[in-house]
Amino acid sequence: MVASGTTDANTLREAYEQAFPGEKAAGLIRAPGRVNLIGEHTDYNGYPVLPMAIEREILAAWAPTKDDSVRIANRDPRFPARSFKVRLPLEPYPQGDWGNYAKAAVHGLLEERVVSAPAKGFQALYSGNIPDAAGLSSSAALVVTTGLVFLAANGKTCDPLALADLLARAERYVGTEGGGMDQAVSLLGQSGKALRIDFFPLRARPVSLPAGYGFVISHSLVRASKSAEARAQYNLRVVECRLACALAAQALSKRTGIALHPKRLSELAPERLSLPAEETDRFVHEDLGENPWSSDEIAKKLGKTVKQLSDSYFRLQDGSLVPEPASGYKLWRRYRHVASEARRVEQAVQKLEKGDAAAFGNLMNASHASCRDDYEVSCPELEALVAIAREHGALGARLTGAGFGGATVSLVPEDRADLLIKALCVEYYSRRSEPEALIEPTFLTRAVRGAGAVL
Ligand code: NG1
Repeated sequence: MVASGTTDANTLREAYEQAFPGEKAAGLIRAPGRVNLIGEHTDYNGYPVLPMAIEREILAAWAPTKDDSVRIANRDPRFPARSFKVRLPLEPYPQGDWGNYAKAAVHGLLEERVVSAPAKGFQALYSGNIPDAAGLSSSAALVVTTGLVFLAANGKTCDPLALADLLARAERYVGTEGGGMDQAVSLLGQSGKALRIDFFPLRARPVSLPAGYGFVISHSLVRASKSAEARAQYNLRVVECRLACALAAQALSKRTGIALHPKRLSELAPERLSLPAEETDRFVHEDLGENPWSSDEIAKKLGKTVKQLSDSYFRLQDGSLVPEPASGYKLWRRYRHVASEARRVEQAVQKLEKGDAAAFGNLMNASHASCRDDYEVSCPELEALVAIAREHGALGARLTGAGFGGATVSLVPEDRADLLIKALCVEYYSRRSEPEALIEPTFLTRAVRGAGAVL
């Protein structure tokens, strides 16, 4: 959502006066995108993640309206002007319309009564430079920007952690079921720091990043669109984790003599069961085995009918059912990725706190291997990018976000970043002709502070 070109504050103010003739902006609000450094596909399993806010953002020039009207425009011509009223019920536009992200923020703040009717509307002109469908959270940045604009228009403030939690729920209005990582890091990001984010309940803690290093983000040019095949694959992983959790709980209940009824895999973490990690994994492995499972086999093992299994595990929040994969549910591999990735996040935080960039890079590499081999979310383009990065000075390189396309993130000494970017251009981008190659598909970024007003 919302890409192409950066806009400085003055240019955006001028553009605002053209978009809304005779009007002046009251202020500017920005919200950054994010990159996840490690902790992939852990959030919906209740385990932590370690993202940072990046030097790519959405910027909005805005002013309150006199009534409850909202008028929004975008400097990117792909996103036409929209208008609506600040009132519940607030019907969404058709799926895929960018205006739904603005509506999502307004809807969430009204529904949870942080802003109460009669509320003031706003008009805003947006500009952004976060590549879309790249796993860099352009949509969360748009929701966060709009949330802050709507609050400001009504003279309200909100604790950033509570706001992150609210806006994560609010974004589900557009029909996706993301965790709370994206909005939290967009709001709470700190300069030079990653954030360790824990869930249920949402918590965030800054973690220093090693001085003299930066992160190169490289778009594969394969769009990891949340509305298509990538979404189906993502949802299948969510279902496989639910099933792995049910079977692992059964295995571990038998071994520990404690009746376990976890909602998600993090409730079976070895430290919560007071078991060594290797023993927990061994018990689960003995029960899950290496082979894929059919729904019949899982139902039998859990003492349920296939219909019960379907109702409990295959249904998404929007009521749709995730179909059974022809190759079966790969439960042990999915379990092993999530359990090992959660441990890598813990280790990564420790290594970063000691300033050990090389060890952190090794953990990024191990995370990538696990995403590729056990979670099966990589693709040839991501593999090519990771290989080039490692050959050209990256201490660690991995896919970031859901996978199936999208981007990679590579840890490099800042003085090697230019060389790496040149190598990526020669060995990867020059061989592809997709139009996105024109809009800076690879760039160096440091961690920046989270969303807020631009003075
Ligand atoms: P990306 O691909 O960056 O949008 C998705 C989820 C995250 C997390 C990662 C995998 C959404 C909006 N976000 O991220 O919550 O599960 O995949 O770690 O679905």
